Amino acid sequence: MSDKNNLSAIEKIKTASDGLRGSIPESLQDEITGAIREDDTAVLKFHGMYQQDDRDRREERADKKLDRLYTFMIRLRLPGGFISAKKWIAANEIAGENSTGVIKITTRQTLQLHGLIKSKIRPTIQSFSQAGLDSIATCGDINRNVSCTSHPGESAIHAQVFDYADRISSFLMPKTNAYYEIWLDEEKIAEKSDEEDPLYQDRYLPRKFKIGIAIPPNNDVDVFTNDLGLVAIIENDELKGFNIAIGGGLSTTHGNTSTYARLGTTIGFVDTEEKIMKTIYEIITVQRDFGNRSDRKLARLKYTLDRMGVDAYRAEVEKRTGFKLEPARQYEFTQRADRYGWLQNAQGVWYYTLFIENGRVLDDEKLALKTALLEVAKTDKTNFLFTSSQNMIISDVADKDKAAINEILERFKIIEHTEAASHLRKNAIACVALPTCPLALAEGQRYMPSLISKIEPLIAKYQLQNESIIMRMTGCPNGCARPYAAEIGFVGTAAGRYNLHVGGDNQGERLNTLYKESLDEASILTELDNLFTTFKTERNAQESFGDFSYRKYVLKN
Ligand code: SRM
Ligand code: SF4
Repeated sequence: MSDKNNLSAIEKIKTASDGLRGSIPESLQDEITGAIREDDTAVLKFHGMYQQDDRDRREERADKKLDRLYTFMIRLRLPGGFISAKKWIAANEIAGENSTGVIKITTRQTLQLHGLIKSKIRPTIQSFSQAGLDSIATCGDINRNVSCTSHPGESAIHAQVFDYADRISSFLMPKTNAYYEIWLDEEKIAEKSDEEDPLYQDRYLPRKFKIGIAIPPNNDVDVFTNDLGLVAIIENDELKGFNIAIGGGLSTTHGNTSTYARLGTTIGFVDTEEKIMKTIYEIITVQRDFGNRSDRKLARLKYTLDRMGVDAYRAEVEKRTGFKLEPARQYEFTQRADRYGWLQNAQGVWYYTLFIENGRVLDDEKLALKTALLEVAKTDKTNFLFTSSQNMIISDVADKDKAAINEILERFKIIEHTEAASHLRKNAIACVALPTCPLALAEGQRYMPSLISKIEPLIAKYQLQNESIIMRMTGCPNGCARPYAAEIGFVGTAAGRYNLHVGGDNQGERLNTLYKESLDEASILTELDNLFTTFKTERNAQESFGDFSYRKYVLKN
């Protein structure tokens, strides 16, 4: 627990925020600046928004003695990545009217819009609300968007597991009415006690909190990278309950050796819904009460867990729930990649998974993706699901409607685009990074596609095209594209330079290890050429690239 006299600045802002209101209304009215007051930037996150500025234009504006070009990014709450066709049409329209127009699918199965100017925030939220969408608690020190294995074909009871993502998300929402008052003009409720929040109280959590649900054999959500991971235990097509893993989290800080990436530790199994919800709740209250509130770098549950010890954390949770966790049950993960193309689920319903490079939905000279998806949505014969690898599933297509949807996908060359992309490209993810992310040290999604084009010839040279290598890039060590859980991870250190990590496994059950530091592009390509040569000549039968590099370079040291 933290020393009360040594609370971080954000702790004080949260406590003084009057239920996450801060002075946001005043900040919004201030026409002198495109920014909001500094303290409000922290409060605004709990409403699902970040203040940003165009980093490409910082220098030019500074030279002209102009303020930074402030804009806002908004992130929606879409548990399990589900969005109906009607809501997609609304999001498409709102993106065009109020943001850059690009819809960004994130690594946690939701969407972001960038480039909103201050005066557009309220109209944007109001339009989202009219469409039945909100951005509550998608950022900030609170439970975030709950992710869930996306492919409905994965299990006959996908819907039942998926429903948990929705219920957990609602169960862990903050009780404050601030969002409705500030953005949707609802009356301020007279009695403050009406919004008392026994879970979050007035300080919320020490840090962000993430929950992911995986349905074996697919670990597409990277379940062990979450603060709290639930692994569905399914026997004879029946959901028996969930194994519970805690303490996942990826962020590190260059040069700060007390920070580290960590995969979750499984602490047991729970069966009934009541027990599942109670366990989740108390795992969070232990983190709330014991997490570090002085040093935000060490505030995630993973650090609380390692400080307390796994047995002590579990014992504290069991004390609070009043029951013991059962021993974890058996399951197996065999894949993590999205399953592209048409697939049918147990009920005969069709799903098409399409490749969206780095989750960026837009029309460009090569592909009219945004228009195509709008046309698909307008048929009103589908829904959409986002995947944790920033792709999309056109879902819930009845057998009789499949031909019509397929025709649109063919006409707009979506099928051709998905089928033509290499395995390497389709498995790759990169974070947003520049120009909007204030924390980026290097490029992410703007650079990864061209780097892949230079790596693909190496893959071809060693005939590795059919390998399902998972490669990820981030512009800084925060790990938004989960690079430490990849077989090949690039982590930005400075403009044009990346740490190269290898040795993670293909299913997301082992982190990778730093292999070479701060490489430029030429060195990245040389290193990969060398790695692929040895992989080709020295690998064991069926050995994945991640397992090979772990055996060869990590275990050896
Ligand atoms: Fe992230 C901060 C983008 C998934 C770890 N992340 C940010 C911010 C908001 C920068 C900031 O704080 O101002 C980035 C906004 C960039 C932009 O312009 O849009 C950002 N993170 C993203 C997204 C959009 C990346 C993407 O390209 O898809 C992902 C949004 C997910 C969502 O829908 O909620 C995203 N971020 C992740 C993940 C991956 C995951 O959760 O599966 C991680 C690593 C896992 C973890 O949390 O440990 C991640 N983001 C961070 C961190 C480090 C947190 C920490 O423990 O220290 C930060 C920085 C922070 O919180 O201080 C961060
Ligand atoms: Fe920004 Fe770093 Fe996250 Fe990339 S990994 S989006 S650069 S915070």
